[in-house]
Amino acid sequence: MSSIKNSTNLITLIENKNENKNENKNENKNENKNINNHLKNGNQYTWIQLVRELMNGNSKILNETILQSICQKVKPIFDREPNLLRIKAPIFVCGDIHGQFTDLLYIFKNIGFPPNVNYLFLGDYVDRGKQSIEVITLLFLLKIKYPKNIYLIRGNHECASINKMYGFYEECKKKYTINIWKTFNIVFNSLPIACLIDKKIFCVHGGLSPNFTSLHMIDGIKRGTCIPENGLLCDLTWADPANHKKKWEHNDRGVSFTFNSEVVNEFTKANNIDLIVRAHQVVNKGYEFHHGGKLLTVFSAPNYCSEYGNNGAVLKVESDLTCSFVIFKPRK
Ligand SMILES: [Mn+2]
Repeated sequence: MSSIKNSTNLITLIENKNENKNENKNENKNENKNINNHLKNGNQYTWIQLVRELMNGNSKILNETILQSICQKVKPIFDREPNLLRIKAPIFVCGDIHGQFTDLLYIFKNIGFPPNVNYLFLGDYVDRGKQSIEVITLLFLLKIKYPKNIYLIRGNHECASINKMYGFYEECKKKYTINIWKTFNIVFNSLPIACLIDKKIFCVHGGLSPNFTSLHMIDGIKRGTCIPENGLLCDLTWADPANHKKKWEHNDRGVSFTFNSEVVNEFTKANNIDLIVRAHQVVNKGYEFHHGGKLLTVFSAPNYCSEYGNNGAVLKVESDLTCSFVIFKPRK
């Protein structure tokens, strides 16, 4: 019983509203109980204890066994999801977080916490920032408990060959062992690839791909591997919009391509889509429209790498698909 009570406390602690909501739902009670038992099995902590300690900055509670167990529990949830998620608004859409754990907490504390609010994250959870492990662990814990209230798709940094070089590997090695880095990457290989909100808003980490004409092509991608150096999965996680005459140009990143507004117009028309939402590039305001408003970049890590001075933004999509933004200014 105590675990159920604790769970309600968490919602109260962060959200300060709907505090009695879960208490009244037997369905949720049972669900909470099951998951708490699950996580406790072999560990000394319940789900709520882990989340609370993590959010209070006490990440030392997370030993390697616990992290392994969280990865083990979350992977089958991702495996059951299709390559292209199909979800409904209202939902908040977040771009890159890149290990900026304090900023992630700030987003949850300001906007709300699952299951009261639904989220889609567009990838790049790890690397660059100092707390990639905390970021990905909190997101995985939320996914385990509220799989229909939080969705995570794959960014180009959710790949061992990239996050070996840009911070995550070193963080794992310093705080734990290389083993946990390997396990996290096995889970990353299982992440869904893109998301369609109410059939009208297509969400992906990077962008489009030269031979990508129909959304159904995403269903054919084989998951469970690293992101290849070219092809559809590569472009979806790596490509960028640009203004050039040719439809496609090589990308200065050295991977994938850039695409112009003609590409966006053709794709949105062919697939009956209103908007493409992607992340992947730091933008000053935290969000930026391109290509006549048909493509949107959302970036959610304010003052990226402690040097850009950019705002972070989170896209709010209402039930009628009205879009607005929650802006997070760099904090002193
Ligand atoms: Mn990226």
